[in-house]
Amino acid sequence: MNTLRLLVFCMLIPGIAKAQTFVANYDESKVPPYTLPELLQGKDGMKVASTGDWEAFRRGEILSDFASAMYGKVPDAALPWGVEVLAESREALDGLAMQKQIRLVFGTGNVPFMDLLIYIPKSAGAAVPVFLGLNFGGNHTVEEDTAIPITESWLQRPAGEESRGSATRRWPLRKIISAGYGLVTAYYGDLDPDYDDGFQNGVHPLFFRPGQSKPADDEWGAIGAWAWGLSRALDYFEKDPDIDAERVAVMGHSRLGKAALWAGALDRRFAIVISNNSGCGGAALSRRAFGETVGRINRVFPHWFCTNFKKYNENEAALPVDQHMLMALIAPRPLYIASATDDLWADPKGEFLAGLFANPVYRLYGKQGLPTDTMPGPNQPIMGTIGYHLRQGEHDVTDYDWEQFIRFANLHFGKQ
Ligand code: GTR
Repeated sequence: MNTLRLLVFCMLIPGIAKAQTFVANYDESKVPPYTLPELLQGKDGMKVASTGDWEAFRRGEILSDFASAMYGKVPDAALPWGVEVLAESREALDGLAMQKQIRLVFGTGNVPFMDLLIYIPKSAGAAVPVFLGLNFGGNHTVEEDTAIPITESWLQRPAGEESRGSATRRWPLRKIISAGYGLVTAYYGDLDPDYDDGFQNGVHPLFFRPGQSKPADDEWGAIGAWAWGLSRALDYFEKDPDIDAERVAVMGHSRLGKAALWAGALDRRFAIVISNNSGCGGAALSRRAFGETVGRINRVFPHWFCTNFKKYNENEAALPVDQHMLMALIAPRPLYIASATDDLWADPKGEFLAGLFANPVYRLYGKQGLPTDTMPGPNQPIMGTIGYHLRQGEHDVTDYDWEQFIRFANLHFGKQ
């Protein structure tokens, strides 16, 4: 295609034109001036002066704005679901851990399910605290173990035996288990395959009302479905005597970090929330428009958020919320935000600031929040009720990140 024809083609399809012409801003001096929506003032102008006020009206207003303008409302209707034990072993990880594979089945017949891969330290005498996180490639990628079946759910790239254990680097099981924690993971594609199919697969159709064929403009997208699944895992934990359901740290990387944050905001049973490189639509302030922006994310991943969120493409200032308010919804629970130096697309500074600007709500609860207003340099973690680090390196989850998550959990779960 010659240049002129390409130009005409792009003008005819504005979405493509914008996606192709998008140039991310990485220049701090070009961040637009912005004013963040007030955390401690209700829509009717009423000031929030106490946790009582926050709980009575302001928290609910903010949660409902995030639901209708951004992630979409997640159905609260209870769905009958069953538990199937797929496999159990007392000799996983060279005898360090017990392994259980549990299928949560959402309904009857040929319905979506979610397979939990559970590791519990064998030395544990009682129910253990766990890290819970969704994975990108299937449970079989988390550990090289033929007892874990290759997922049959949708995959971004078809994968076979060679993908077994391909994500072990991101899930340092031995480190987690040796620190006295369990790890539970599940494949995000079990809950909703990550492509734009008009929500015909995954868990969305289970909740369609009679005659409904897709979520309404203010109803959940894929991130909402992934967050919903995290809560179903927690429902299961409440029935599993090996797991301390009151000490669950929900963790996610990148798009799954967005889902972990939204799950933590919606479901206050999550005791700790950890975001790793979650960026735009996760921990990063939208109004900074640094790196990935609302318009860009909505055009490339139209299925992640609700339809209403598209109203804010190149129009962040009109958003009723910004991401410091999502962080505040997690208060007073411990929240950890991890960024990486070379992950400018996710706007590390915007992630730090969202944590910092959530402090007023943590302070209402008498908690410290983020204990500094100066962004720390690389590899200098800070840990208050909100923790933050900027890892040296690229967009990823590394041993370094996990070491900080474990230290943070130790601090808040009262382990040394
Ligand atoms: C990128 C996307 C980010 C981030 C990332 C990921 O393409 O722009 O928002 O979520 O994917 O999930 O790996």
